[in-house]
Amino acid sequence: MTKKSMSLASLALPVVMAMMLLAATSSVTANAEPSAGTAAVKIDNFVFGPQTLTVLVGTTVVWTNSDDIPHTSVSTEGVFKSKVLDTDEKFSYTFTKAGTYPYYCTIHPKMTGKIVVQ
Ligand SMILES: [Cu+2]
Repeated sequence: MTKKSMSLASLALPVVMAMMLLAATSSVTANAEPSAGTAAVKIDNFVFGPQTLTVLVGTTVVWTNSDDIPHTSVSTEGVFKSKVLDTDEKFSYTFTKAGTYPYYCTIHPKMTGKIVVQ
């Protein structure tokens, strides 16, 4: 590494860190409105995890496909329906009513899960 590129790198790092800090601060401000928050379901190895997820009314559940093949998350009762999720794609749905919401993967119908909203 030359002397010049080293000094450029040492200048760039604090700038990048400052930008990341700024981005983090502004996203906190944007999410300031009250909510029951978010909960995560991870799809991996043909399994929804956790299989049964219990959340409060108003919670947004985010499904993330961490598998290397496509999956869907579709409510058995037609309440919500994701598109086909490729690897690392997400689907989210906000539950506004208490109840039990079974769902499955339409590509692999033996993959099932349940959201319990209290
Ligand atoms: Cu699937």
